[in-house]
This record gives sequence, C-alpha cells and structure tokens, in this order.
Amino acid sequence: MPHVSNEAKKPSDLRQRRPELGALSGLLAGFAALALAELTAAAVRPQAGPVVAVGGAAIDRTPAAVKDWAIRSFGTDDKLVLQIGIFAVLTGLAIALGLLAVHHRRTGSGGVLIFGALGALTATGRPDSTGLVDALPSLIGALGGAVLLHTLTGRLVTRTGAGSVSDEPAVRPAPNEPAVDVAWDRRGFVLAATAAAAASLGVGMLGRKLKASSGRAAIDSRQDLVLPPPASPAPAVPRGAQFRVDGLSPFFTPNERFYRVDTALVVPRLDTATWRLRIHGKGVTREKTLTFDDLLRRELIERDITLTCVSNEVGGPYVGNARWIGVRLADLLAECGVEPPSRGGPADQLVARSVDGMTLGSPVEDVMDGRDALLAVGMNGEPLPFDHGFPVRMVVPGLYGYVSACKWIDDIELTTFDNYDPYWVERNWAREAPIKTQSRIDTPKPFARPESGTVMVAGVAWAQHRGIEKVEVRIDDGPWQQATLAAEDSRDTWRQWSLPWQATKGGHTLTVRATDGTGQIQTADRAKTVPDGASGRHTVVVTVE
Ligand SMILES: Nc1nc2c(c(=O)[nH]1)N[C@H]1C(S)=C(S)[C@@H](COP(=O)(O)O)O[C@H]1N2
Ligand SMILES: [Mo]
Repeated sequence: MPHVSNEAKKPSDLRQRRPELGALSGLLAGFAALALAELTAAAVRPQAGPVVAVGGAAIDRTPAAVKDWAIRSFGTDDKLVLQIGIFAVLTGLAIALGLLAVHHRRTGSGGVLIFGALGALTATGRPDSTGLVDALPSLIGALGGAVLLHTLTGRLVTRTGAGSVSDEPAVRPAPNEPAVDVAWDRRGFVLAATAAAAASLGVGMLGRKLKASSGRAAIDSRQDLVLPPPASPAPAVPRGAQFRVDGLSPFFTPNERFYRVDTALVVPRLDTATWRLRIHGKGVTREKTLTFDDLLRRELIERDITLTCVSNEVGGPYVGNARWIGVRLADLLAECGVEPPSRGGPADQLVARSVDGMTLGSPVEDVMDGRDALLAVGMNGEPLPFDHGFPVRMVVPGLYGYVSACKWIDDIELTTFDNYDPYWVERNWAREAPIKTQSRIDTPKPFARPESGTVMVAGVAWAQHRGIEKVEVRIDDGPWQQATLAAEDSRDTWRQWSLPWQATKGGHTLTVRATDGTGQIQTADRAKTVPDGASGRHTVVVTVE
C-alpha cells in the first residue's frame, strides 16, 4: 500500500478502502437472512418464505402480456426464471446495503430490516396467508441479517483502543505504521465472516430438509390412496384412435409430460385426511362440506377429456389429453339445490377456489348442461399428481383451464358474473372462454429437412365438446387436401390426423385447418392469446432435400 498521510487517516477514509469487504459483508448478511427465513418458513409454512411470497406477489402483479411472454419464452421453466430473477435482485440489494453499511453502519442494517418488513408485509398479504405468523420468516431472517451486517462491518471500522471497535473517530495510528493494520480488525472479520457463512449454510440445509419432510403426510396419503373402480368406466378407446407416426403426439399424454400452467411457486401438498370442499352461495339451499371419503363414496365416472390453456399459441404445447376419474359436479350441485340460469337459478357463475388462493369462474349453465364436468381425483390411472391438483381438481370439457380447471380446489361458491371477477378476469382475460377450434402440425417439425418422396404430415386437432369433423392440409398455395382422421374417442378429446405428402425438392409451407362438429371451419383470423385464446392457422416451413 502506498504511503498514506496522517491527514487521510480519518475513519471514513480508511473505511473507503474496503468496499469489497463491505460488499462481501452484505452478501453474507443476505445469505444468512435468506437461510434463517427459509428455516423459519419450513417450520411455519413453506409458502410464507420471502422468495415464494415475493415471487407470488410478482406473478400476481405481472401484466397479462408479460405473463404471456414468460410462458411463451420459458414454458414450464417460467417459475425457475422468476426465482433466479429474485435471487439476482436480492444479490444486488445485499451488495448495495453492504457498501452502504461500510460508511453508515446503522443505516445499512436498518435497510436490511426494511426489506425484511416488506417481505413480511408481502407474505401476510398473500391470498393464501394464514395470518400474522406468515410475517415471521421475513422478520427473523432480516433480524439475523441486520445483526450480522452490523457485526461484520463493525470489524471494518478503525479500532479505538485495545480490542474495542467503535463508530467513533479513531485514535490516529502512529505515523509510520501501515494504515491497514490499525484500520480494521482483520482477524475478527475473517473469523466472523467464516463462522457466519458456515452457520448460514447449516441453517439453510436444515431448512431444506425440514421443508422436504413437511409434505410427508400428503405424500403418504397419495401413496396409500387406491381409487375405487369407476361405476361408469370410459368407453374403450376405439381402435384407430392412435396412429403410428413418428413425432405425432400420443393420444393420451403421459402425466409426467402433461403441460403444467399455474401460479404456484410451491406446489400445494394436501393430505386427503384433512381436505374439505365447501359448496355455498347464491341459490344453494343445502350447503355442503365434503370430505375426500365423501367424494369417493359417490358414483365415480371415468372420462377422456382434452385440456387446453388459453395461453397456448397457435401450434403451441399447452394442450394435453388424459383419462380422468371423478364425480359429476352437476349432480353434486343439484343436491345442494343449485339450478342453472336456464331453469331460473339465481347464480350464473361458479367460482372455484384453491388452497393457494387462486379463483376460477365457470358458467353454471355449462357445468350443468349435461357435459361431463368433473371433480376429478384420478388422472391416467393414478391419483392426481401433486402438480396437477391432488387430491381434487375441476375439469370441464370445452372450457379453457383458467375458467374451469381449478387444481387443489377447496371451495365452490355460486355467484353471478356481475358480482365477482376471478383472478385472471381481474387481469384482462375474458369472463367466458370456450375453447377455440384448433389444429397443430406435430410432424414434420419447423425447418425440418426431409428427403423428397412420401413425407407423413401429421398432428392433432381439437374442439372440445363440439368434436372434430374434418382436417385439411394445404401445401404452399395449393388446394386444401383432406387428411385422414383417426377414430373419434369422444367429442371432448382431440383427434389425430395424418396426410401422406409427395414432397418435391425445395422450400414448402404446410398449413392445417380443422372443421368442428358444428361445421365451423377453424378461422384464419389471427388473434393473440389475450383475452380469450389464440386463433389462426398453424403453418410449418420445411426444406425438402
Ligand atoms: N389452483 C390453480 N388451479 C389452476 C391454475 C392455477 O394457477 N392455480 N391454472 C389454471 C390454468 S390457466 C390451466 S390451463 C390449468 C392447467 O392444468 P394443468 O397444469 O394440470 O395442465 O389449470 C388451471 N387451474
Ligand atoms: Mo391456462
């Protein structure tokens, strides 16, 4: 270090020489705060941790267009990307507070406490918050972080005398002594920093372990669950519903490949023993609260239904087909005294609520018009996976997921569209959203380079509850050619289609369109996903070699 004149050895100047240690102190304090918060959250409620709470709040406040973009760009990884984003912001904040604390120790620690308070406010303000205890993770974490930052930056401050550390102006060091040795407590800092890092790591790991075991009862209840055989099994899938073409989506989408779209940063893990469903609201003359066993004692029906997300772009992946087992929602509603509007019932909207505070609104008329609207408990031969709503979710053929397919459901309220806007409707999505007729080319893939000769063009088409009547394919600007349709399983499922194409060398554009069971041809008018689902026709460009 170059010679430093006595004049420069005022404490503030000495502190200025350690910005990197200030930043490190901030990072360590931030790490400790998060670790403590996560450990507390594991004890209180996993969803009450600051990262999950702030992430959830961020998702709720994200404009529809951005959410749409995130789903489009990151797909099911959107939540991972969000969490990485939150960590990046927290890292920046921690460094900034650390740098601040080198000069203004109390302000730096105070800053940590302020962010802790913000995290606590966010956690208690979440729709699934269970009360003030949700503030604890952020508060305890911030307190620990603030104390640590104060301690660490204390070691960076000039000594006033034998061993003591203070913010007060320092005794000036002897003229020839190197400034650095008297300016700060190097040993103390290294010791405290190392101890803090080790302790945070331990606390963080303990938190993770606790979190993993907290879902144990739910995991066991799912593992032990044996679904009774359905009183009304699904009709056998007709032979010929499934083509054998490479690259074509299978007729049934395996659970582990089924798309997942929801706002849950922590997937709720519910125990069937404590699960309850309450049905109440306008026109409900006999309110009900059902247990899981109550549901299983009812007549179970099994149906094949294709689910689609309103955020699915033309040609997109957010559509899947499964065999569901569940109870008829319409029967249950009728037992509660509910009448559809067409028979004079006062409620036209059914609002489903999930344990994580999500709300979805379906038309009562659709749910009770005879279609197989389900409270589903099984999916493709097993209990619902946690990701897909265990133990109970709604499935209504013909309606986009956000207006029907409530996962982790625990409450059904009969109300009116005038009276209540559910979650996505508050965010500019349509109140009512029947699924639009769509078709998708699965193979060849975009920009594929098939060899000239016969190329199988194949894909799926869906218009749930109306059915698919016809699929046509056009090569470049040629005539529409009728594709072969796979056998229809039900009006509520998608249909595979294929067309052998005599491909000639060069670039070609393939376009597909479907005609639904009402005779309507899939529109060529392009619409964005907001507010009620994308429309237009899927095209794929290939180069034949
Ligand atoms: N509790 C809850 N249920 C939900 C959602 C959600 O965010 N939370 N998303 C809905 C949406 S937008 C869709 S498309 C479907 C997707 O169901 P899946 O994830 O099982 O495919 O779930 C619906 N049910
Ligand atoms: Mo969706």
